[in-house]
Amino acid sequence: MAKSRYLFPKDYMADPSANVFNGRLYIYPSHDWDSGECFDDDGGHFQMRDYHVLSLDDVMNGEVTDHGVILDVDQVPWAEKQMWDNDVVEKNGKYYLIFSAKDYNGVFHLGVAVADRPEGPFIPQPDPIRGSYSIDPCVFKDDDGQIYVYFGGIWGGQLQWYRDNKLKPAASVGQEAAFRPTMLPEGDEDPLPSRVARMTDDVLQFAEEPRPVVILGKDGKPLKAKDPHRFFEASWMHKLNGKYYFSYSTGDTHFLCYAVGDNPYGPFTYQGVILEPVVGWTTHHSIVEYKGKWYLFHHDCVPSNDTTWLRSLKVMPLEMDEEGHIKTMVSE
Ligand code: FUB
Repeated sequence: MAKSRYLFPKDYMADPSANVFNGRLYIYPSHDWDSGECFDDDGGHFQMRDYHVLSLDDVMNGEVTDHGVILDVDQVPWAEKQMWDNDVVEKNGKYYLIFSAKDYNGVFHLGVAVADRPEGPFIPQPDPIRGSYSIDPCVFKDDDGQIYVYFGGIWGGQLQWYRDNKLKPAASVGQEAAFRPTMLPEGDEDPLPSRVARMTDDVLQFAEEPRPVVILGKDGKPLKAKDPHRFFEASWMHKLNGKYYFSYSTGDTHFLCYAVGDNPYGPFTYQGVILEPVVGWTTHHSIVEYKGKWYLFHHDCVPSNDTTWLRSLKVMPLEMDEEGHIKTMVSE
């Protein structure tokens, strides 16, 4: 068992996106609170309204600074509710926060807000990213400066409403009933993939149609919908020794898994489980190198006694062998 640290016992936060800016480590989480909404399969209990940013300079022991609210749903003209996962990327001294929220029709999109400093304040764009849908953006800047966003999540994240980036006709009927099992692939069918799109030079729009992120088994064939290790939500990308590590949550089977490819679009070959299921329904993470060591940021529901909509941030060292294979960990 790897020793982990609860990062912010003062409040409930989840979905940590960790990034290093100007030599300091910044964490961009979702901000959980008890809205009184009941648990449902569409994530109606996750009624987050704002984002904070936390920072520190010693991951396992350092004091965590809360820089306060960096964006509130009331500031975003197009967003009504449910400010879910977000992530931040830097380009030419500006910071771009990409986040997911529901519009006034109950449909998730991705939005962008821009700041001059990693701790904000972030000023939102008036409209969501054109052609964006679903949830859980991860923004990745490659060594050549190109920026990619990975996104998508099943059930409450609405990914099952879309095929080839178009809303399926059936989805327009009663959209608030987001999760209907009939909309999901099953058995030997291809699973619903995460999506990836390169961003425009101004980091405000997709520069191309989103592409599917295909995960191959060791046999070279795509994982099947019935595979407990197929993608569900919580995309993350990191790069090590020229290899692209795509990691993700398997949602209803509760693992964090990873797959490796040789370019940002994939395909990626499935490698294994990073983290065994934690206490709480969701599991969501980020992986980052800081001061020469690699870390896994994640969350669980131990402090809230398994109240799945009240999650707590954690971090632990990432266990890896010399060839870059990530070991399966248990969060203590
Ligand atoms: O925080 C709300 C949702 O729960 C996220 O978007 C998912 O990844 C899951 O962690």
